[in-house]
Amino acid sequence: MAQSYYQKEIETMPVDELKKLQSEKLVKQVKHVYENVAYYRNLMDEKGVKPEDIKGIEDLYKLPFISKADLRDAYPTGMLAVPMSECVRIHSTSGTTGRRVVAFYTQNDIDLWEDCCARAIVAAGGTKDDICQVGYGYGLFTGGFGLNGGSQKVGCLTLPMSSGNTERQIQFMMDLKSTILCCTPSYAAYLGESLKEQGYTADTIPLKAGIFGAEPWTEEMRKNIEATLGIKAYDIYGLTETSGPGVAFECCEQTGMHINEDHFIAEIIDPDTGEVLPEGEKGELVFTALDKEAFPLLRYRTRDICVLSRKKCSCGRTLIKMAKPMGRTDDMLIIRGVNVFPSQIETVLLKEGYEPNYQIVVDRVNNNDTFDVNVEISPDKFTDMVSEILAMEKTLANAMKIMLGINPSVHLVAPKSIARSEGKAVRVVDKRKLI
Ligand code: DLL
Repeated sequence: MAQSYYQKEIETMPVDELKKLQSEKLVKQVKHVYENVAYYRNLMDEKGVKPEDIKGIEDLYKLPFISKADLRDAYPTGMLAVPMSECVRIHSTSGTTGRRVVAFYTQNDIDLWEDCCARAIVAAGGTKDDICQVGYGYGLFTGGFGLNGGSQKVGCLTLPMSSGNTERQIQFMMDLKSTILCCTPSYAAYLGESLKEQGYTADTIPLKAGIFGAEPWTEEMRKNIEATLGIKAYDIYGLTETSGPGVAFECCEQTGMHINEDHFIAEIIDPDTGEVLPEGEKGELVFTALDKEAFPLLRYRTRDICVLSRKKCSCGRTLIKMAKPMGRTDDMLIIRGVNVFPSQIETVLLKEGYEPNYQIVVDRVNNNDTFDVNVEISPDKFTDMVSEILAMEKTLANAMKIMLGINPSVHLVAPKSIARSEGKAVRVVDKRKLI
């Protein structure tokens, strides 16, 4: 397929020019952050780094790292680098009220983010003649609004479907003849199965491409989705902290995702020592955002394990590529596209008066994530009345739904019945084999 670009000059810029551009932007951005965000200023002061020490990307290593814990510490506005009156939107990760990460956007931040998503859509073959069905969630989650904005920038007719409501998704897809589908890969697979059940075959489905991300997915899953929907399926990566989807996207070569390097510098570090690793080595992915005004990020540790490669790409883009994330350095799970930390379950249990003896069991059945939480009941809570047990399970499930935004099936089990390995409880059993 001949490649088109959304912003050709940048996407195909010679690498030395790209690095020069990054250097110029970095110097300005560090100054902006140091002057406007007390939290960063303190971190830099503690490390003895001043904005004048950063003369280009070769000095990046001098800056302190930022982690999710820092962003939570600064909740809700401690990382804001512009007056609130300059901001036009927020998005947020799931989590408890006090532990959410809230990202703020100026109009310019939104504009550049939508450009990134537009690049992804054009790389997947999107043009103004396409009909783009956005099945990512709209709301605090970044997926829906991000791809919606990108799609409109490309000039596609945009269908803001949001996630779920499969019947309606199918009806609009068929009646309006959607050509591009944007949603999580697990939902794409689920939609595919539902279409098949309704008697649609790959050649009767109008789609030509899909842009799928927000959770890990395998090559095998890609082939399945491509066969059922009759499309080419492209990967897209991003995180709330970096604005949302579109930090990196796949092109026709599909050997990794091009990182939008005019807006983000990517580094791979050893997660234990923080040492920067050479290109091609596996480690933790770290991003520095070069243009973000409201919610800047310098050397943000994503916790995603990844590899970078600057091998020449047949699509003509010079932007460095990241592999599919190969796991996490923390215990975050992504269930039905939602980020879940075991510690959130623990918080709910303690709040509801239970011991933190639990096990999360995640599986994928008919392309849908199942999410079970087994909780050991303590002897003082024990009852042989089934109705009471069911009521307790329901209360716990509701409390977890409020905390996480997705519904688990809670099962109260006998004390000490959860498997322990060398004395340690096994908190997570993930049977999905996604990586
Ligand atoms: O998932 C943003 C997004 C929306 C990306 C739509 C792509 C499409 P968060 O909810 O903050 O943001 O989750 C970010 O999800 O650190 C990765 O662990 C994981 N992730 C995102 N994209 C991919 C992908 C959005 N393509 C976290 N493959 C990240 C694997 C992904 N994991």
